[in-house]
Amino acid sequence: MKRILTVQDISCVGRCSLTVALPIISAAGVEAAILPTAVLSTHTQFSSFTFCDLTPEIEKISLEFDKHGLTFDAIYTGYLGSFEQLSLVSELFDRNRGEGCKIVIDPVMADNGVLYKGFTEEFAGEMAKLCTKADLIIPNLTEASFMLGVPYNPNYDEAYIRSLLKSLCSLGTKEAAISGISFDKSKLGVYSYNSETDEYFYYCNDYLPVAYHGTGDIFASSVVGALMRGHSTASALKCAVDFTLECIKATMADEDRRVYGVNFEQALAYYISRLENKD
Ligand code: PXL
Repeated sequence: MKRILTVQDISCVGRCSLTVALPIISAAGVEAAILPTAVLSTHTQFSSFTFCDLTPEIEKISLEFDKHGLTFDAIYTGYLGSFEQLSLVSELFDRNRGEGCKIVIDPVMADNGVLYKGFTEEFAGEMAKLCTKADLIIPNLTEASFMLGVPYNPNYDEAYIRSLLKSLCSLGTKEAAISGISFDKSKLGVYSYNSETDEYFYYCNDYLPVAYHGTGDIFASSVVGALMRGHSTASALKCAVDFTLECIKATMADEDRRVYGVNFEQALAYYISRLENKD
């Protein structure tokens, strides 16, 4: 069985980061090892929350993994909250990656043209440096723009997205995928570029006129699960688009839905069967 290490925070309530990554990667039939970077009562979109910083644990845990010869088939990072965490994770990549390990970075820090609480343009620049070590990065359009230091432009065309993807790969990552891309009001999907083969890929499914927090984490986790199940990047991205849509549909159908997070639990059975299709 493949084993991945995912490095991100635990938001106790809020259905994001580790509370999403763990169940989704486990559902894919892949061992999910974790390195929690912080414990928060909820994610930071709530008006108040507790925050216990676990930064001092990162290097200690990474060194122990190394001491026990523990390596990973993939290392997947999500929300990282400080410059120090970026630098420790960069060292962790070098120390714990092992032969053939795929590094997947979701540079969680912004959406809809704005940075999340606590993030700065300087941080986005440092995140871009971490991305030089990745095999695949999965930003949304806002995160891609901040990392490249270009204005957020929601009125894009296909040529613009392709140029962003090329610029992202020139940072050093082999592949980049921008989530939440739409060229038709009724569709939403992902656009990717592989700098080794010089190939672009676009896949979309239906757009539903709602916005729930946490879909980015669901998307990235389901990409990682599919990759570890032997999907190509293109096929993993397709699985993730379809699964995220199912999660949104389940949430919309729930009269008791929360204002935060999506009902991904109700779509896990769909994800498991969707993984059988590797086209
Ligand atoms: O969903 C991304 C995320 C993860 N972790 C924390 C967050 C957010 C987004 O706001 O605040 C703590």
